[in-house]
Amino acid sequence: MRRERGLFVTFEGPEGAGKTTQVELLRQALAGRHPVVVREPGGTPLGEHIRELLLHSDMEIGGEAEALLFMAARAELVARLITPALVAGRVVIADRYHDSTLAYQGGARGVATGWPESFPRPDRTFLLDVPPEVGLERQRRAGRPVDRLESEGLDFHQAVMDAYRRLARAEPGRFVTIDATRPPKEIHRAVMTSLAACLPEEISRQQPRTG
Ligand code: T5A
Repeated sequence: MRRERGLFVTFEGPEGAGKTTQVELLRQALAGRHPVVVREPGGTPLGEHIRELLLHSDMEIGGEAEALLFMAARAELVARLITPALVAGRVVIADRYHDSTLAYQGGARGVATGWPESFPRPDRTFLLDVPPEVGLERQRRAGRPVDRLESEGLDFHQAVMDAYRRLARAEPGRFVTIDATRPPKEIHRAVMTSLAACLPEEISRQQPRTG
């Protein structure tokens, strides 16, 4: 799993699954390695404009155009940040990546999507598996403004979760599915255990001391 140059870890899941919480816990655990942390869509000037358009405008956007806009934002992020960081041997942690397009636009909207060759494949993808209604309720409790995708009905969010599960089953070597109804610290421990082979120093530091 460890690539000669850099390590690419992504977090995926439906709304409110706890991705941002886990990205932050991993960033702290790997602080000594100065990881590059990105979130999608966004992270570049073009990506932030596209984010505004996709999530916060009331413009009508067809499914295929939506997929291509997410991918345009990603292409910019890959070219400017992700690939240079991996080539330089850095750890990259992404809060959503191409699997989001495969699940939301592919699985839930029914748009035909592939994996562009220029998008590096993550070494490991953590799928935070949570019933959509639980994630949406967390978002509501946190008082987050509801964005364009989030305002879709429960059927849409269930289709997203189902698509994620299919993606995880199809690539068991890359995906690790974690029950995200568990407390954040338990999920983080599962993440660190899964990354043990690539990050031996950080893992041994996290082991409880005995004697
Ligand atoms: N999208 C994105 C596509 O359709 N296609 C694409 O290709 C891409 C890249 C992005 C939207 O765009 C869509 C998907 C999304 O609809 P966003 O604003 O980036 O939107 O939002 P999300 O990625 O959905 O992230 P959120 O911030 O909404 O949710 P997270 O990151 O999963 O959850 P988090 O960590 O912020 O936690 C949410 C709340 O739950 C609590 C937290 O404290 C917080 O209050 N929490 C927990 N509570 C209980 N147990 C746990 N284990 C918890 N973990 C966190």
